[in-house]
Amino acid sequence: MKYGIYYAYWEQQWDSEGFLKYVNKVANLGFDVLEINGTPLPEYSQSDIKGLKTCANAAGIEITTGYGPIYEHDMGAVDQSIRKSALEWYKRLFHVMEQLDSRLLGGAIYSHWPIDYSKGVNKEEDWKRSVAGMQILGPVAKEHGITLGMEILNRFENHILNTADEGVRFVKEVGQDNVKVMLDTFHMNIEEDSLQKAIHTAGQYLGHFHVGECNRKLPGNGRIPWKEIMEALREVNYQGCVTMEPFVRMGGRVGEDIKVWRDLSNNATESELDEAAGKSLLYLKGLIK
Ligand SMILES: [Mn+2]
Repeated sequence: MKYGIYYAYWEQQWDSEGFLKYVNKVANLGFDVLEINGTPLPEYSQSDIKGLKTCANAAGIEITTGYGPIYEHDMGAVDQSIRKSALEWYKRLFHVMEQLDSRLLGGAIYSHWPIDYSKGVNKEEDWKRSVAGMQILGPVAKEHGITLGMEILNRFENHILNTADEGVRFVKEVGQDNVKVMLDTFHMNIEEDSLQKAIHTAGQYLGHFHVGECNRKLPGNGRIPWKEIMEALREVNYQGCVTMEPFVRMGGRVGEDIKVWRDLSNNATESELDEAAGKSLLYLKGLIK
């Protein structure tokens, strides 16, 4: 099992082009993987790509990519022209990801994020179009050696996939071996009867795993049963990455989109955030020694 952390723990904007500065930081904290955001990648220059790749190689850091697709990038959109332009955008993203040796894209890749429920949704029809969209996107990703993680979200953020059970049914319908289920303890806490059972349900289909407390603090600072979770991951022989996705500070688009309306960091400085992340990592690793 590898351990990662999402750069946005330290950031307030999604389109940060400053991923580079987090490579050595997370390596020094003991992580194996830095998760970055896909948003700016299609516009990366060759020198941007080379800079990040060289730095990651030197630090021994693997890069994974997370993405909350905007409406214009919804592969299951009602409007066919949106599905078409979304595919073109993903092709450009995959091209850059491959050069960064970033082999996993996780998030609501089957839909867009967050859903605007004021417009109304039709789960059954949206599900079908999303499956069809992933049947198109999956093989394209595979050409670049990329696995797609279908992140299961809570009901307030998406309507198509809310549970591990739905996720498994969805990826079975898609029927591509690089289209996998992705779980996140923050969302599981809201939707699953049992966190361990959800991991067992996902089983061999589990491709990526996000961790965070119920309020998105770092693991070990709340009431999620981490020992049970880490044991369940071991029981299903999960070989992927356990990636922390903490959000503890207000402000910017990150704070707004994640709905962080109070400071959960205890007014932490950057070095205090670093220290807390390192401590959380040691805590998780210590649970399954
Ligand atoms: Mn997540």
